[in-house]
Amino acid sequence: MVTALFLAACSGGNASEGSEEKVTASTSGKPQILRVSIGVNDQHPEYEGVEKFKELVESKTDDFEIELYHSGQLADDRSAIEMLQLGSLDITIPSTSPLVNFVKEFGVFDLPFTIPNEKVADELLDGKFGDKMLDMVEGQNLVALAWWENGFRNLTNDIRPVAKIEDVDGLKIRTMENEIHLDAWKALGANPTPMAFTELFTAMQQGTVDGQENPFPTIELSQYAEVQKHVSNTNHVYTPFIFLFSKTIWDKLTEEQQTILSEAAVEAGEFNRQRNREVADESLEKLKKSMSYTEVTPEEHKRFQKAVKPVIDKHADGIGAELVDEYLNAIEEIAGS
Ligand code: TF8
Repeated sequence: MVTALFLAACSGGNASEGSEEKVTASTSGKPQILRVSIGVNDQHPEYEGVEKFKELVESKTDDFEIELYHSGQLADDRSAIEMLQLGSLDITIPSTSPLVNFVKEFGVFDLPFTIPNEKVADELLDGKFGDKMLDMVEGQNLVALAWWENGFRNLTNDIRPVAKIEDVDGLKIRTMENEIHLDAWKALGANPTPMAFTELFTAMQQGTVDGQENPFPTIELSQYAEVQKHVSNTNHVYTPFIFLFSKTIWDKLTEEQQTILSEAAVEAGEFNRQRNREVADESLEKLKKSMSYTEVTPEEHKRFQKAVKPVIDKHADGIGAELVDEYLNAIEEIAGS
C-alpha cells in the first residue's frame, strides 16, 4: 500500500475513466481505504457526520474509499488515538478529554462551567484559539483537521433526582479517563471512577456505577433509559469532538488529496454540529418521557460552578497557566461581544 501510494503521489494526477470531474492521483485503479472509527453508535449525530464526510470525499475523488466503524467496534477513544499514532487506523473523532492523556493542554476544555453556550463554543473553536489547539497534536504523530461537537454534558443516575449539589453526594459516577473530570465530581461530593465509554452500559446495568454524564443525544440514543432512572440538565461542561488523522498516513498523501480531506472534515463538522443541536432538543423531549427529568435552577448552577472553581485553580498549572488564561479571556471576549 505504501508503494502504491508513493507511485500515486508521483504520478501527478491521472483521471480514471468515467470520472473526469473527480480528482485522482491513483494509478493502481484501486481506491485507498481510509478507516474511520467512532465510539458512539450509528444512530448518533456523529455518525451522520462521518456519513457526510464519506459522501463528500467520495464525490470529489476516486482515490479513497471511506469505511465507517461505530460503537467502538475497532477501539475506544483512547486506543483509537494510539492506533492512529501507529498508522494502523486512519481517522478517529474522539472527545478531547481522553486526548489529554497525550497532550495535556487539551485539559482547558475539561474545566467545568467555562464555555457558557454553543455560540461561544463555535466562535472559540472556529477562531484563533481553536486553530492553535488543532496544531497542538502534531508532536503526537497526529493531524487535527476540524472541530465537531459532542456537546454539553448532563448527569444521569439510577438512585435519585439531582436538583442540587447535595443530591450528588456519594453517587458512583463514571467519568471519562481524565483527572479534571474526576476532581470536579469529587468536589461535588460524588464518588467518581474513570472508564472507557465502551464499558459504560454494562457498568450501569450491573450497578458498578450509579450514574454517568454525557450530552442528551448520547444518553438517549445509547438507550441509557434502560439502566438509568434520573436525568438533570447539569450542563457542567462542553466537550468538543476533534477530527484526527494519522500523521503517518497523512504525510504520504498529495497536497490535493489532503485539501479534499480537510475541507470535507470541516464541512461534515458543520453538518454534525447542526444535527447534534437538533437531535439534542429531540432527545431531551424523548428522555422526559422515558426518565424522570429534573431541571437545575440558574441559582443552583451558580452553586455548582462555585464548588468546582478550586478544580480549575488546581489544574491550571498542569495544563499551562498561560494557556488557561488565554482560553478564559477568549471566552470572556466572545461572550461579552
Ligand atoms: C464519553 C464521551 C464519548 C465519546 C465517544 C465514545 O463519555 O462523551 O461518548 O468520546 O467518542 O466517553
